[in-house]
Amino acid sequence: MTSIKKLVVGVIGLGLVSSSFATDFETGFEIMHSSIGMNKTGLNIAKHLEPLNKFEDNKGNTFVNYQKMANGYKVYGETKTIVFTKNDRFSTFLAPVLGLSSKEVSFMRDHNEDLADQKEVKLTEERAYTIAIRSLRVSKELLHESLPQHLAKTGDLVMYRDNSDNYRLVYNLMLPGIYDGLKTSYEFFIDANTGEIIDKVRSTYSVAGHGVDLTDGHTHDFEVEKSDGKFIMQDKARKLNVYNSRMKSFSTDADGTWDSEGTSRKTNQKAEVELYLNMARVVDYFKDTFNITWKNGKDDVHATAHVRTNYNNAYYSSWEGGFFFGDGSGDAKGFDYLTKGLDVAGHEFTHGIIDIFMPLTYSGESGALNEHIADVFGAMVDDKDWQMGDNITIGDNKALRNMKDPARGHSDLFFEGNTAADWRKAMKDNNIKDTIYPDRVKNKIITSQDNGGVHLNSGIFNKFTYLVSTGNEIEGEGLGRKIVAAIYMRMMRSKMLSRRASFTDFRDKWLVAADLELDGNDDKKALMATVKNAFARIDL
Ligand SMILES: [Ca+2]
Ligand SMILES: [Ca+2]
Ligand SMILES: [Zn+2]
Ligand SMILES: [Zn+2]
Repeated sequence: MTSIKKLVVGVIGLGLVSSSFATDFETGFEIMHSSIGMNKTGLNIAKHLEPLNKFEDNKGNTFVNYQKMANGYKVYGETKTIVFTKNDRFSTFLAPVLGLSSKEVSFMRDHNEDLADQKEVKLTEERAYTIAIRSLRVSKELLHESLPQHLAKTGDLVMYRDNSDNYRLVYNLMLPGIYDGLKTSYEFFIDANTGEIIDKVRSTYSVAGHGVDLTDGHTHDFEVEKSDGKFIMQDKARKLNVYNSRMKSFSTDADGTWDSEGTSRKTNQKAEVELYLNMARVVDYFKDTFNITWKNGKDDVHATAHVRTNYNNAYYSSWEGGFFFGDGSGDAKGFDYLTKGLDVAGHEFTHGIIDIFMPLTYSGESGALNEHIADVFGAMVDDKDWQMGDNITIGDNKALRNMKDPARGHSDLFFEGNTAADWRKAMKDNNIKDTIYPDRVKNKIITSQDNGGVHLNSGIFNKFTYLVSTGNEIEGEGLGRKIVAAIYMRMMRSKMLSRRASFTDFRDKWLVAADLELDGNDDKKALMATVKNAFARIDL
């Protein structure tokens, strides 16, 4: 093992890791080497994995994250987590992350020799920016404003996996833009040789819209502050601020009683009350359940009501650092005040949490997983049902999403290889007004819209969460909401999924997280069987 130690020292010598990291890293290396055997495969692992960070959970297990490398460049959004259990007890469920999966071995084998055709950089960074700006200008998405500090970055050269699973050397750029009238950021991946735009990812995280009247007409007591003779909606203990229409413009009242319905939806104070109450419930849930405070208390939670006019949506913007809620159109074509949905508030807040703990690129499979996890915690905070947006519906309209039955009895309309066009036609032909969603991988919808169907394919995993929590439909013992929520949080805290995680990555890592979470549980065997049955039900 002498040669391996030398390798390790070499990497540490570059100042990439702290000294406390060294032991774990070294252990990790030795385990990886013994698991695949350097001599057997002839692979140079140090060339492909660079240590990033480590995390210890509440059970004494250590997680080490590595960045995948190819041709000396970072592979965009692809990291690897290795788990060292407290007692060095490696259960079978840990196998996918402990050793290297066959996919990872082939990745290394394929990239052991440098990718000769991906070494040359013909394009300058400036030229790459010009290409990206032109693309936004053509589609009128360009915004004449600079990016906020936390999003601004220079164009990095990275290796990027394209849609055909080929790795290409690209410029990774971020530009400000406009989408649906709202500020957003666009991330570009531009081939460093040909200048081709391989991918353009829009980063607004929205709930697709929602809607009934302001809940129950109760009078609730809440904390407010007083400033310049006015009362303002600020809860200093929770670090929660509610704004009116525009972030930084506090919701205020002259006498401290927010009870006016105003002259329009936009001036109805009750929407602000609802938002204040719901965001407080969400903040309390994360604090009480996981001891998580928004940005470790370094920033307040900024929630804005009355965004735009009768807007049928809500969103989280990492750019603006806040949560935004529309008033809904109030008619059957749209939703009631979005602020009324506790699950909507939970969904949006979770997008923020995902962004902080375990960012998932908002397109394709990783985007659907991002949407799914936001729905999961929406249903953990609002734990009386398995529907999203059921408090903001108008009349007989169905809720936005149904985790118990994403396809709402219409699963016969989905088939393998469904495109968005097939799916829309099926909805139209059958006169279905509400959106229906796939509930298994075989029915995944293929589309270039909605960032690759992030709000559609999330249904597949919503079904999984429902099944694994309740167990009933698969005749297994359900894990219950609490354990399931803890498993998701365990995944996020230890960054088990990388930015561009796939559906199968999700399955592999969920099994690992469940195995760790259920450690010491008397029913572990039965519960793990439930997990596997639930995955089988969604074709994983
Ligand atoms: Ca008043
Ligand atoms: Ca709900
Ligand atoms: Zn969302
Ligand atoms: Zn009430």
